[in-house]
Amino acid sequence: MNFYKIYAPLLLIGIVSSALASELFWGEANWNESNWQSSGNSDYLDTDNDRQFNIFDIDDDGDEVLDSEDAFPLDVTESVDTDGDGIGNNADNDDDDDGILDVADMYPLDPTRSGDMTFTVQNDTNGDGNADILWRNADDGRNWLWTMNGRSIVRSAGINVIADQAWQIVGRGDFDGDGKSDILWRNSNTGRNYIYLMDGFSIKQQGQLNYVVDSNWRVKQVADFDGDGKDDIFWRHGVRGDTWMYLMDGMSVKVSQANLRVADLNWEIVASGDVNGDDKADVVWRHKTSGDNYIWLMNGTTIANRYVLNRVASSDWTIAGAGDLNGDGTDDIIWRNQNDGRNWAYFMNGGQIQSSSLINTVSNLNWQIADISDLDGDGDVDLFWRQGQTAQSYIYLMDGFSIGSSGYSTTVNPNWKVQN
Ligand SMILES: [Ca+2]
Ligand SMILES: [Ca+2]
Ligand SMILES: [Ca+2]
Ligand SMILES: [Ca+2]
Repeated sequence: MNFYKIYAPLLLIGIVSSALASELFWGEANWNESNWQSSGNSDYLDTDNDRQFNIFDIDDDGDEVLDSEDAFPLDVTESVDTDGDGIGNNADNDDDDDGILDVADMYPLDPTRSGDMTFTVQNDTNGDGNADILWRNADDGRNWLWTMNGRSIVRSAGINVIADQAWQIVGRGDFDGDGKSDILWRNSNTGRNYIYLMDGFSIKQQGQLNYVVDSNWRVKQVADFDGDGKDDIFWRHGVRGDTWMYLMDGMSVKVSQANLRVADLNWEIVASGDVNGDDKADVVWRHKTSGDNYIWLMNGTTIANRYVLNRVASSDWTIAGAGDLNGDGTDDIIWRNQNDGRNWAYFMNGGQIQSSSLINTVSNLNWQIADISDLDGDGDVDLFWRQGQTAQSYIYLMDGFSIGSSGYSTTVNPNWKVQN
Protein backbone atom coordinates (compact mmCIF):
# COMPACT_ATOMS: atom_id res chain seq x y z
CA MET A 1 0.00 0.00 0.00
CA ASN A 2 1.18 3.43 -0.84
CA PHE A 3 0.55 5.74 2.08
CA TYR A 4 0.69 8.95 0.05
CA LYS A 5 -1.62 7.67 -2.67
CA ILE A 6 -4.30 7.01 -0.11
CA TYR A 7 -3.84 9.69 2.47
CA ALA A 8 -2.44 12.62 0.47
CA PRO A 9 -5.76 13.34 -1.34
CA LEU A 10 -7.68 12.93 1.92
CA LEU A 11 -5.32 15.33 3.61
CA LEU A 12 -5.81 17.79 0.77
CA ILE A 13 -9.61 17.54 0.95
CA GLY A 14 -9.34 18.02 4.68
CA ILE A 15 -7.25 21.15 4.33
CA VAL A 16 -9.52 22.60 1.63
CA SER A 17 -12.68 21.84 3.60
CA SER A 18 -11.20 23.29 6.77
CA ALA A 19 -10.26 26.40 4.85
CA LEU A 20 -13.72 26.63 3.30
CA ALA A 21 -15.33 26.09 6.65
CA SER A 22 -13.30 28.84 8.21
CA GLU A 23 -13.98 31.29 5.42
CA LEU A 24 -17.63 30.62 4.80
CA PHE A 25 -18.96 30.18 8.31
CA TRP A 26 -16.95 31.57 11.10
CA GLY A 27 -13.37 32.17 10.31
CA GLU A 28 -10.36 30.85 12.10
CA ALA A 29 -10.47 33.67 14.61
CA ASN A 30 -13.94 32.76 15.75
CA TRP A 31 -13.22 29.07 16.23
CA ASN A 32 -14.90 28.20 19.46
CA GLU A 33 -15.43 24.52 19.66
CA SER A 34 -17.40 24.54 22.89
CA ASN A 35 -20.16 26.71 21.37
CA TRP A 36 -20.78 24.16 18.68
CA GLN A 37 -20.41 21.20 20.93
CA SER A 38 -23.14 22.59 23.19
CA SER A 39 -25.49 22.77 20.19
CA GLY A 40 -25.57 18.93 20.30
CA ASN A 41 -25.06 18.59 16.54
CA SER A 42 -22.15 16.21 15.97
CA ASP A 43 -21.59 17.71 12.52
CA TYR A 44 -20.05 20.70 14.27
CA LEU A 45 -17.93 18.74 16.68
CA ASP A 46 -14.37 17.81 15.99
CA THR A 47 -14.32 14.36 17.51
CA ASP A 48 -10.71 13.54 16.69
CA ASN A 49 -9.43 17.07 17.36
CA ASP A 50 -7.84 17.35 13.93
CA ARG A 51 -9.18 20.89 13.52
CA GLN A 52 -11.80 19.73 10.99
CA PHE A 53 -15.45 19.79 11.97
CA ASN A 54 -16.98 16.37 11.55
CA ILE A 55 -19.21 17.57 8.71
CA PHE A 56 -16.10 18.22 6.65
CA ASP A 57 -14.03 15.37 8.05
CA ILE A 58 -14.28 12.10 6.14
CA ASP A 59 -12.92 10.25 9.17
CA ASP A 60 -14.54 11.89 12.19
CA ASP A 61 -12.94 9.71 14.83
CA GLY A 62 -9.54 9.49 13.18
CA ASP A 63 -9.39 5.68 13.31
CA GLU A 64 -8.36 5.47 9.65
CA VAL A 65 -11.67 3.84 8.68
CA LEU A 66 -13.64 6.23 6.49
CA ASP A 67 -16.97 7.32 7.99
CA SER A 68 -18.78 5.79 5.01
CA GLU A 69 -17.41 2.37 6.02
CA ASP A 70 -17.36 2.87 9.78
CA ALA A 71 -20.24 1.43 11.84
CA PHE A 72 -19.07 3.75 14.65
CA PRO A 73 -17.81 6.91 12.89
CA LEU A 74 -17.55 8.78 16.18
CA ASP A 75 -15.80 6.01 18.15
CA VAL A 76 -12.06 5.65 17.58
CA THR A 77 -12.10 2.20 19.28
CA GLU A 78 -14.72 0.59 17.03
CA SER A 79 -15.51 0.35 13.34
CA VAL A 80 -17.25 -3.03 12.77
CA ASP A 81 -20.46 -4.51 14.22
CA THR A 82 -20.94 -7.90 12.57
CA ASP A 83 -24.17 -8.85 14.32
CA GLY A 84 -25.61 -5.32 14.29
CA ASP A 85 -26.32 -5.36 18.01
CA GLY A 86 -24.88 -1.90 18.55
CA ILE A 87 -21.80 -3.27 20.33
CA GLY A 88 -18.66 -3.01 18.23
CA ASN A 89 -16.67 -6.17 17.59
CA ASN A 90 -13.82 -5.04 19.86
CA ALA A 91 -16.12 -4.71 22.88
CA ASP A 92 -18.48 -7.54 21.86
CA ASN A 93 -17.45 -10.96 23.18
CA ASP A 94 -19.72 -12.72 20.66
CA ASP A 95 -19.31 -10.80 17.40
CA ASP A 96 -21.67 -12.97 15.34
CA ASP A 97 -24.23 -13.47 18.17
CA ASP A 98 -24.31 -17.25 17.65
CA GLY A 99 -24.08 -17.97 21.38
CA ILE A 100 -20.47 -19.22 21.13
CA LEU A 101 -18.08 -16.72 22.69
CA ASP A 102 -15.42 -15.46 20.29
CA VAL A 103 -12.62 -17.00 22.37
CA ALA A 104 -14.07 -20.45 21.70
CA ASP A 105 -15.47 -19.79 18.21
CA MET A 106 -13.38 -20.92 15.28
CA TYR A 107 -15.57 -18.73 13.03
CA PRO A 108 -16.27 -15.67 15.23
CA LEU A 109 -17.69 -13.65 12.32
CA ASP A 110 -19.95 -16.38 10.88
CA PRO A 111 -23.18 -17.06 12.82
CA THR A 112 -23.78 -20.26 10.84
CA ARG A 113 -20.53 -21.90 11.99
CA SER A 114 -18.71 -22.19 15.25
CA GLY A 115 -16.46 -25.25 15.16
CA ASP A 116 -15.79 -24.97 18.86
CA MET A 117 -12.02 -24.99 19.09
CA THR A 118 -11.98 -27.20 22.13
CA PHE A 119 -13.49 -30.00 20.06
CA THR A 120 -11.21 -30.24 17.08
CA VAL A 121 -9.25 -33.34 18.05
CA GLN A 122 -11.11 -36.48 19.05
CA ASN A 123 -9.53 -38.91 21.49
CA ASP A 124 -7.23 -36.22 22.86
CA THR A 125 -7.15 -37.03 26.56
CA ASN A 126 -4.70 -34.38 27.74
CA GLY A 127 -5.79 -31.49 25.53
CA ASP A 128 -2.45 -30.96 23.75
CA GLY A 129 -4.08 -31.16 20.32
CA ASN A 130 -2.83 -34.66 19.51
CA ALA A 131 -5.08 -37.71 19.85
CA ASP A 132 -4.01 -40.36 22.35
CA ILE A 133 -4.31 -44.14 22.34
CA LEU A 134 -6.36 -45.74 25.13
CA TRP A 135 -5.82 -49.39 26.06
CA ARG A 136 -7.64 -51.84 28.34
CA ASN A 137 -6.18 -55.15 29.39
CA ALA A 138 -8.76 -57.93 28.91
CA ASP A 139 -6.92 -60.11 31.43
CA ASP A 140 -5.96 -58.03 34.45
CA GLY A 141 -8.20 -54.99 33.90
CA ARG A 142 -5.48 -52.35 33.71
CA ASN A 143 -6.44 -49.18 31.82
CA TRP A 144 -3.54 -47.49 30.11
CA LEU A 145 -2.87 -44.38 28.06
CA TRP A 146 -0.32 -43.49 25.42
CA THR A 147 -0.15 -39.74 24.96
CA MET A 148 1.01 -39.29 21.40
CA ASN A 149 2.89 -36.80 19.29
CA GLY A 150 2.65 -38.16 15.77
CA ARG A 151 4.28 -41.57 15.72
CA SER A 152 6.05 -40.98 19.04
CA ILE A 153 4.65 -42.06 22.38
CA VAL A 154 5.21 -39.04 24.65
CA ARG A 155 4.26 -40.92 27.80
CA SER A 156 2.98 -44.43 28.46
CA ALA A 157 1.38 -44.90 31.87
CA GLY A 158 -1.51 -46.52 33.67
CA ILE A 159 -4.76 -44.77 34.57
CA ASN A 160 -6.18 -47.35 37.01
CA VAL A 161 -7.27 -50.98 37.27
CA ILE A 162 -10.88 -52.17 36.88
CA ALA A 163 -10.49 -55.90 37.19
CA ASP A 164 -14.16 -56.78 36.66
CA GLN A 165 -14.39 -57.44 32.92
CA ALA A 166 -18.15 -56.84 33.00
CA TRP A 167 -17.09 -53.20 32.94
CA GLN A 168 -16.42 -52.27 29.35
CA ILE A 169 -15.28 -49.04 27.78
CA VAL A 170 -18.09 -48.36 25.31
CA GLY A 171 -17.05 -44.94 24.09
CA ARG A 172 -14.54 -42.11 24.14
CA GLY A 173 -15.67 -38.52 23.81
CA ASP A 174 -15.47 -35.09 25.41
CA PHE A 175 -18.64 -34.98 27.50
CA ASP A 176 -17.93 -31.73 29.36
CA GLY A 177 -16.42 -29.79 26.46
CA ASP A 178 -13.06 -29.04 28.12
CA GLY A 179 -11.14 -30.27 25.07
CA LYS A 180 -10.08 -33.48 26.80
CA SER A 181 -11.59 -36.76 25.75
CA ASP A 182 -13.45 -38.64 28.48
CA ILE A 183 -14.36 -42.31 28.95
CA LEU A 184 -17.81 -43.93 28.94
CA TRP A 185 -18.19 -47.26 30.74
CA ARG A 186 -21.07 -49.74 30.71
CA ASN A 187 -21.44 -52.75 32.97
CA SER A 188 -22.72 -55.65 30.87
CA ASN A 189 -24.19 -57.41 33.93
CA THR A 190 -25.86 -54.62 35.86
CA GLY A 191 -26.55 -52.12 33.07
CA ARG A 192 -24.87 -49.37 35.05
CA ASN A 193 -23.34 -46.59 32.94
CA TYR A 194 -20.45 -44.61 34.35
CA ILE A 195 -18.31 -41.68 33.22
CA TYR A 196 -14.70 -40.68 33.79
CA LEU A 197 -14.01 -37.02 33.00
CA MET A 198 -10.33 -37.15 32.12
CA ASP A 199 -7.40 -34.79 32.44
CA GLY A 200 -4.52 -36.66 30.86
CA PHE A 201 -3.71 -39.68 33.01
CA SER A 202 -5.91 -38.42 35.88
CA ILE A 203 -9.61 -38.93 36.35
CA LYS A 204 -10.68 -35.40 37.29
CA GLN A 205 -14.24 -36.48 38.10
CA GLN A 206 -16.14 -39.74 37.94
CA GLY A 207 -19.64 -40.91 38.63
CA GLN A 208 -22.68 -42.82 37.60
CA LEU A 209 -24.57 -41.67 34.56
CA ASN A 210 -27.59 -43.97 34.96
CA TYR A 211 -28.76 -47.57 34.66
CA VAL A 212 -29.97 -49.04 31.37
CA VAL A 213 -30.69 -52.53 32.58
CA ASP A 214 -31.66 -54.13 29.26
CA SER A 215 -28.28 -55.27 27.96
CA ASN A 216 -29.59 -55.27 24.40
CA TRP A 217 -29.19 -51.51 24.44
CA ARG A 218 -25.73 -50.85 23.07
CA VAL A 219 -23.75 -47.66 22.73
CA LYS A 220 -23.04 -47.45 19.00
CA GLN A 221 -21.44 -44.03 18.62
CA VAL A 222 -20.14 -41.20 20.76
CA ALA A 223 -19.96 -37.90 18.85
CA ASP A 224 -21.25 -34.34 19.00
CA PHE A 225 -24.63 -34.58 17.31
CA ASP A 226 -25.91 -31.12 18.28
CA GLY A 227 -22.69 -29.18 17.76
CA ASP A 228 -22.42 -27.74 21.28
CA GLY A 229 -18.82 -28.94 21.71
CA LYS A 230 -19.86 -31.80 24.01
CA ASP A 231 -20.01 -35.34 22.73
CA ASP A 232 -23.30 -37.19 22.82
CA ILE A 233 -24.28 -40.86 22.97
CA PHE A 234 -26.19 -42.77 20.31
CA TRP A 235 -27.75 -46.09 21.28
CA ARG A 236 -29.34 -48.96 19.39
CA HIS A 237 -31.34 -51.85 20.67
CA GLY A 238 -29.76 -55.09 19.42
CA VAL A 239 -33.06 -56.98 19.06
CA ARG A 240 -35.77 -54.46 18.25
CA GLY A 241 -33.58 -52.07 16.28
CA ASP A 242 -34.75 -48.92 18.09
CA THR A 243 -32.33 -46.01 18.28
CA TRP A 244 -31.99 -43.49 21.10
CA MET A 245 -30.05 -40.28 21.58
CA TYR A 246 -28.53 -38.79 24.73
CA LEU A 247 -27.37 -35.20 24.33
CA MET A 248 -24.74 -34.83 27.04
CA ASP A 249 -23.61 -32.10 29.39
CA GLY A 250 -20.73 -33.38 31.49
CA MET A 251 -21.84 -36.13 33.82
CA SER A 252 -25.52 -35.72 33.00
CA VAL A 253 -27.91 -36.34 30.14
CA LYS A 254 -29.23 -33.00 28.86
CA VAL A 255 -31.81 -34.53 26.50
CA SER A 256 -32.82 -38.19 26.27
CA GLN A 257 -34.96 -39.01 23.29
CA ALA A 258 -36.03 -42.03 21.29
CA ASN A 259 -35.23 -41.86 17.63
CA LEU A 260 -36.35 -43.97 14.67
CA ARG A 261 -36.64 -47.72 14.90
CA VAL A 262 -34.70 -49.55 12.21
CA ALA A 263 -36.15 -53.01 12.66
CA ASP A 264 -34.06 -54.68 9.95
CA LEU A 265 -30.94 -55.64 11.88
CA ASN A 266 -29.02 -56.05 8.64
CA TRP A 267 -28.78 -52.28 8.84
CA GLU A 268 -25.75 -51.60 10.99
CA ILE A 269 -24.42 -48.34 12.37
CA VAL A 270 -20.85 -48.33 11.13
CA ALA A 271 -19.53 -44.82 11.76
CA SER A 272 -20.30 -41.33 12.93
CA GLY A 273 -18.76 -38.17 11.63
CA ASP A 274 -19.73 -34.80 10.26
CA VAL A 275 -20.12 -35.62 6.57
CA ASN A 276 -21.78 -32.34 5.53
CA GLY A 277 -19.54 -29.90 7.42
CA ASP A 278 -22.16 -28.29 9.69
CA ASP A 279 -20.17 -29.20 12.84
CA LYS A 280 -22.79 -31.77 13.85
CA ALA A 281 -21.91 -35.43 13.68
CA ASP A 282 -23.96 -37.63 11.38
CA VAL A 283 -24.68 -41.35 11.42
CA VAL A 284 -23.45 -43.73 8.71
CA TRP A 285 -25.36 -46.98 8.19
CA ARG A 286 -24.49 -49.97 6.02
CA HIS A 287 -26.81 -52.78 5.03
CA LYS A 288 -25.06 -56.15 5.45
CA THR A 289 -26.73 -57.91 2.54
CA SER A 290 -27.78 -55.25 0.01
CA GLY A 291 -24.60 -53.21 0.46
CA ASP A 292 -26.54 -49.94 0.60
CA ASN A 293 -24.88 -47.15 2.55
CA TYR A 294 -27.20 -44.71 4.20
CA ILE A 295 -26.70 -41.34 5.90
CA TRP A 296 -28.61 -39.67 8.71
CA LEU A 297 -27.69 -35.99 8.82
CA MET A 298 -28.26 -35.14 12.47
CA ASN A 299 -29.30 -31.93 14.17
CA GLY A 300 -29.27 -32.94 17.82
CA THR A 301 -31.98 -35.51 18.32
CA THR A 302 -33.59 -34.67 14.96
CA ILE A 303 -32.73 -36.36 11.68
CA ALA A 304 -32.43 -33.32 9.42
CA ASN A 305 -32.14 -35.48 6.31
CA ARG A 306 -31.69 -39.16 5.49
CA TYR A 307 -30.82 -40.75 2.19
CA VAL A 308 -28.99 -43.55 0.41
CA LEU A 309 -25.39 -42.49 -0.16
CA ASN A 310 -24.57 -45.30 -2.61
CA ARG A 311 -24.39 -49.08 -2.88
CA VAL A 312 -21.22 -51.13 -2.42
CA ALA A 313 -22.66 -54.58 -2.97
CA SER A 314 -19.68 -56.73 -1.95
CA SER A 315 -19.79 -57.51 1.75
CA ASP A 316 -15.98 -57.79 1.61
CA TRP A 317 -15.98 -54.03 1.95
CA THR A 318 -16.32 -52.83 5.54
CA ILE A 319 -16.36 -49.28 6.82
CA ALA A 320 -13.48 -48.86 9.28
CA GLY A 321 -14.73 -45.48 10.45
CA ALA A 322 -14.93 -41.80 9.64
CA GLY A 323 -12.59 -38.88 10.14
CA ASP A 324 -11.33 -35.80 8.34
CA LEU A 325 -8.50 -37.07 6.10
CA ASN A 326 -7.86 -33.88 4.18
CA GLY A 327 -8.48 -31.21 6.82
CA ASP A 328 -11.41 -29.51 5.07
CA GLY A 329 -13.67 -29.68 8.14
CA THR A 330 -15.80 -32.53 6.78
CA ASP A 331 -15.33 -36.11 7.91
CA ASP A 332 -14.45 -38.68 5.30
CA ILE A 333 -15.28 -42.40 5.19
CA ILE A 334 -12.53 -45.01 5.41
CA TRP A 335 -12.99 -48.54 4.08
CA ARG A 336 -11.11 -51.82 4.31
CA ASN A 337 -11.69 -54.78 2.04
CA GLN A 338 -11.70 -57.89 4.22
CA ASN A 339 -10.85 -60.14 1.27
CA ASP A 340 -8.10 -58.50 -0.76
CA GLY A 341 -6.85 -55.99 1.82
CA ARG A 342 -7.49 -52.81 -0.15
CA ASN A 343 -7.93 -49.65 1.92
CA TRP A 344 -10.12 -47.01 0.38
CA ALA A 345 -11.44 -43.54 1.21
CA TYR A 346 -14.36 -41.34 0.25
CA PHE A 347 -13.75 -37.63 0.59
CA MET A 348 -17.11 -36.25 1.67
CA ASN A 349 -18.53 -32.82 0.88
CA GLY A 350 -22.05 -31.60 1.64
CA GLY A 351 -23.04 -35.13 2.68
CA GLN A 352 -22.08 -36.62 -0.70
CA ILE A 353 -18.99 -38.38 -2.06
CA GLN A 354 -16.72 -35.73 -3.53
CA SER A 355 -14.01 -38.15 -4.60
CA SER A 356 -13.14 -41.78 -4.03
CA SER A 357 -9.71 -43.36 -4.12
CA LEU A 358 -7.55 -46.30 -3.12
CA ILE A 359 -5.20 -45.52 -0.21
CA ASN A 360 -3.11 -48.70 -0.45
CA THR A 361 -3.35 -52.46 -0.02
CA VAL A 362 -2.49 -54.37 3.15
CA SER A 363 -3.06 -57.98 2.12
CA ASN A 364 -2.49 -59.53 5.54
CA LEU A 365 -5.97 -59.34 7.05
CA ASN A 366 -4.62 -59.78 10.58
CA TRP A 367 -3.90 -56.09 10.28
CA GLN A 368 -6.96 -54.02 11.12
CA ILE A 369 -7.50 -50.31 11.70
CA ALA A 370 -7.89 -49.97 15.46
CA ASP A 371 -8.16 -46.19 15.77
CA ILE A 372 -8.84 -43.25 13.47
CA SER A 373 -7.79 -39.95 15.06
CA ASP A 374 -5.36 -37.10 14.58
CA LEU A 375 -2.17 -38.29 16.28
CA ASP A 376 0.02 -35.41 15.11
CA GLY A 377 -2.55 -32.62 15.40
CA ASP A 378 -2.23 -31.43 11.80
CA GLY A 379 -6.01 -31.52 11.21
CA ASP A 380 -5.92 -34.79 9.23
CA VAL A 381 -6.87 -38.01 11.00
CA ASP A 382 -4.27 -40.74 11.11
CA LEU A 383 -4.61 -44.52 11.22
CA PHE A 384 -3.49 -46.71 14.11
CA TRP A 385 -3.21 -50.36 13.05
CA ARG A 386 -3.03 -53.48 15.16
CA GLN A 387 -1.96 -56.98 14.09
CA GLY A 388 -4.37 -59.51 15.60
CA GLN A 389 -1.83 -62.36 15.83
CA THR A 390 1.49 -60.73 16.56
CA ALA A 391 -0.04 -57.76 18.47
CA GLN A 392 2.23 -55.37 16.59
CA SER A 393 1.14 -51.74 16.15
CA TYR A 394 1.69 -49.58 13.09
CA ILE A 395 0.89 -45.93 12.42
CA TYR A 396 0.02 -44.10 9.20
CA LEU A 397 0.19 -40.32 9.46
CA MET A 398 -2.22 -39.40 6.69
CA ASP A 399 -2.23 -36.53 4.23
CA GLY A 400 -5.43 -36.80 2.23
CA PHE A 401 -5.44 -40.08 0.31
CA SER A 402 -1.66 -40.40 0.82
CA ILE A 403 0.29 -41.92 3.67
CA GLY A 404 2.65 -39.12 4.67
CA SER A 405 4.80 -41.07 7.10
CA SER A 406 4.43 -44.51 8.60
CA GLY A 407 6.16 -47.03 10.82
CA TYR A 408 5.89 -49.57 13.58
CA SER A 409 4.93 -48.48 17.06
CA THR A 410 5.50 -50.40 20.29
CA THR A 411 4.29 -54.00 20.37
CA VAL A 412 2.25 -54.89 23.44
CA ASN A 413 0.77 -58.15 24.69
CA PRO A 414 -2.39 -59.27 22.80
CA ASN A 415 -4.42 -58.97 26.02
CA TRP A 416 -4.20 -55.23 25.50
CA LYS A 417 -7.05 -53.95 23.32
CA VAL A 418 -7.25 -50.49 21.78
CA GLN A 419 -10.36 -48.74 23.09
CA ASN A 420 -12.61 -46.48 21.08
CA1 LIG B 1 -13.59 -33.71 28.84
CA1 LIG C 1 -23.34 -32.30 22.02
CA1 LIG D 1 -23.32 -32.94 10.00
CA1 LIG E 1 -2.76 -36.11 11.42
